Amino acid sequence: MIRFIHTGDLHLDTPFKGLSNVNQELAGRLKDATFKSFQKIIDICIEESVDFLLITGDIFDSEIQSLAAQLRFVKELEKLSSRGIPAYMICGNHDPLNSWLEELKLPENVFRFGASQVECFTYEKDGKPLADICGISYGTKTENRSLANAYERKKNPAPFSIALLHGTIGSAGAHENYVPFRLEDVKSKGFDYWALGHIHKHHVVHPAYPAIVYPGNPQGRDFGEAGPRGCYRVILTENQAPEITFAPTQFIRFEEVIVDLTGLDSIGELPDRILRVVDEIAGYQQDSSRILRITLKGRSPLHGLLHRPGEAEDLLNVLNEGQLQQEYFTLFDRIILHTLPDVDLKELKEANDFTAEILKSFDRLDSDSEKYNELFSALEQEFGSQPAKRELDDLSDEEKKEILESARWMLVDQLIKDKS
Ligand SMILES: [Mn+2]
Repeated sequence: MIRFIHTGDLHLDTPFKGLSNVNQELAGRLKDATFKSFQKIIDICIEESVDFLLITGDIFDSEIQSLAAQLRFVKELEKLSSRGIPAYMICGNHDPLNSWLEELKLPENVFRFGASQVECFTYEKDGKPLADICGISYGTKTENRSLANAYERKKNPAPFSIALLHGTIGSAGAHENYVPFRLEDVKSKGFDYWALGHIHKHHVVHPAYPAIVYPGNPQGRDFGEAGPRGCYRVILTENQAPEITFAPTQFIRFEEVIVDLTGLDSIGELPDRILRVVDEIAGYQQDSSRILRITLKGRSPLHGLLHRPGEAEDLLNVLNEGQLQQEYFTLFDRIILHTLPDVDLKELKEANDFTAEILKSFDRLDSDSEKYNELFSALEQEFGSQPAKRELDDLSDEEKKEILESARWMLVDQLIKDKS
């Protein structure tokens, strides 16, 4: 029996992009997160005294690796090395072999595969060969060899054979199609476990005979990589299907959350309502921070208030206050408003009064592009003489829509209030 941890796509030192408000403090904690999650993986290896660690490429995010990033990586590996736990790794498209500093000496017991041919190292326990571990690194970023075909099990194999490969099985989806191969290409090669890298969503492609597994990245980097992220614990036993279990390791978890405000009529209860939904996120662990994008929906008397200019931003500030001082924070990146007013627009429109007329004139704007353009050019003229205008970009279609939507609800709110 052997037990090991399979990780990949560490993307250490990723510069985080695509968040709305990143101040310096948050930027620092984000940058730290990829290292912290790798530390967590090292901790798991040590706590569970596994036989070895596999790292399946894209260790660094950029071909130009900072010295600090390399030193931190090596420091973690030294912890394993000093406890006699070997690590086997290949290089991927983000960190091809030619991007690694020659001056960087890897600790003893760390095996990095070369790029010229598939090599095999043999893991021994108590003097007996236990596993052949085979792999090949990307030599350069533009790797275009069909690497999968080059794998072969050793002639006199150890009890277990493992292959490390960075590439795309089947269709690439959102990922660049590096080193594509098919399930059939690798299925009959006699390996027990295919440790893959490249695709960032963790999944078991094939459970056994052979097991084919993507561990995903241990730390998500944006909302496209939301949800739990981690590594796989694997136990191989002779003549049995492998045991493969996911272990979350992310230090900061990204999550998009929908919060239904139906029936909520007190603005004071809003933060609690949001946080309650957030706390119910499945599989969330206490020892990780969160960055959340919230969509508010449902029919609520708070609709008009939330749509007032600046209110959503203010709410964000209230929710985020003091969070970065916490060890584990919950930060809200954006609030998207899809709420509906607690009024029946159709009913209002059918009444024969001033409110109905106003609403109908908004509807006419939606269908009459001439009137629509007239309105916005009038608005722009209004601001035309202002010095600020010269510095401002033209309104986008999306912004125009938002302005109209806000105006509609400001008027409706005002008119209804006056009625009651
Ligand atoms: Mn990657």
